[in-house]
Amino acid sequence: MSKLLVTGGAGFIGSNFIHYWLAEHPDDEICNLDILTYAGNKTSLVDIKEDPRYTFIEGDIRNPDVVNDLIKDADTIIHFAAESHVDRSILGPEAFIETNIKGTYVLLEAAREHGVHLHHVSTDEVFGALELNSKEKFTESTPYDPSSPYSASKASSDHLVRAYHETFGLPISITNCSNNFGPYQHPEKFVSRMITNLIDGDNVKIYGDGKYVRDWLYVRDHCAAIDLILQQSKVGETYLVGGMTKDVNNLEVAKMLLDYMELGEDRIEFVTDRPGHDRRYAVDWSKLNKDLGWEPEHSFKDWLHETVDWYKANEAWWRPLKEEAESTYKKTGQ
Ligand code: NAD
Ligand code: TDX
Repeated sequence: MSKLLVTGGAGFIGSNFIHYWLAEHPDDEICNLDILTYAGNKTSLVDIKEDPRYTFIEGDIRNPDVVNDLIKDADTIIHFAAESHVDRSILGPEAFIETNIKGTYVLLEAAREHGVHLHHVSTDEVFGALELNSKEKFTESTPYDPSSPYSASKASSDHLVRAYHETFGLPISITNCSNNFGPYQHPEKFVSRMITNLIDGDNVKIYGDGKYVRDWLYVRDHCAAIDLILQQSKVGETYLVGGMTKDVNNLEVAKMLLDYMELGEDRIEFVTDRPGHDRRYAVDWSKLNKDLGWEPEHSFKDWLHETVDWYKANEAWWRPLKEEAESTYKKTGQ
C-alpha cells in the first residue's frame, strides 16, 4: 500500500488522476491538498467524498507548515497544483509566480526534509513555439524558450525540481505533457469553452487566424503515463507525454466539433489574437514509449466526441463556472 500526496487534485487533471488512481490501485490512500482557486472544484470528487482511502485538505502549497505536516505521512507527491491558464497569466502574472514557482519551492524543501519522491507535472509550453508546417517536434533535449508568464513560471519550476535532484539528491521525476482534454476541464480552456459555448447557442471563438497547432492528449492517457513512470522509471528522469501523430490546427478542431454537434461553420467567430501566441506545439513521446512501453490509447476524434457527450450530460458541473470564465474573456476581447 502507498500513500500519495496529490497537490491541486480538485483541478482538471488532478481530479481525473485521483479517480484513475483509486480505481487502478485500490489499496492505496490519497491525500488531496488544494486551495480551491476558481479552478478547483470539490464537486469533481463528490463521488469519493466518503471513501476511507481519500482525504481532502483545503490549504496552500505555499504554506510550509501545512505542507510539512502532510508530507511526513506520504510516500510520493504528485504535484499538479498550479495556475494553469495562459490568458489569465497575461491579465495577471503574479499569481503564476507565487503558486508555480514559490509553491513548488515550498514543496521541494519539504520533500527534501522528509526524503519523499516528488513527481512534477509540467507542460510542453516550456519549449516555446515550433514553426508551422515543419516536421520538428519537442524532445526531452529541446532547449527551454517559454513565451508567456505561465510557461515561464512552469519553466522556472522545472529548473528548480531538477536542481533539487542534482544538488540535494532529491528523488524526482518530471512529465512535460501537451494539451489535455476530457471531463472536468474548466470551461475557460479551448475545447471545453467551445463545447459549452455551442451548447449555450454561442459561437466558438478562434484566436487570430486559427492556424495554431496544439498536440491533444486525452487526460486518461496522461494519468496512465504518470502511473507507469511512478512504477517503473529510474529516479531523476524527464518524459514528454503527447497524443498526436499529425498536426491539427485550432480551426480544424473547431470544425470537428461542429461536425459532431451537427452545427454549421457560421458558428465560427474570429476574435483578437493572444499576445505572444505560440504557433505550433508537437511532442515526440518516443522516449516514454521506448523506455516504458507507453502509448496513447484514446484517439483524438473519438474522445473529442466522448468529451462533447460528457459536457452535454454534466451541465450541472460546468454551469456555475461558465459566467466567470466568459467575464474574464470580456477583459481580453476574446
Ligand atoms: P487546473 O487549473 O484545472 O487546476 C489547478 C488546481 O491547483 C486547482 O484545483 C487549484 O485550486 C489548485 N491550486 C492552485 N493554486 C494552489 C495553491 N497555491 N495551493 C494548493 N492548490 C492550488 O489545472 P490542470 O489543467 O488540472 O493542470 C494541472 C497541472 O498540469 C498544472 O501544473 C499544469 O501546469 C499542468 N499541465 C496542464 C495541461 C493542460 O492541458 N491542462 C497541460 C500540460 C501541463
Ligand atoms: O477560446 C479560445 N480560442 C482559441 O482559439 C481559447 C480558450 C483558446 N484558443 C486557442 C489558443 C491556443 O492556440 O486554442 C489553443 C489552446 O488554448 P488553451 O486551451 O488556452 O491552451 P494552451 O494555451 O495551449 O495551454 C494549455 O495546454 C498546455 C493549458 O492551458 C496549459 O495549462 C498547458 O500547460
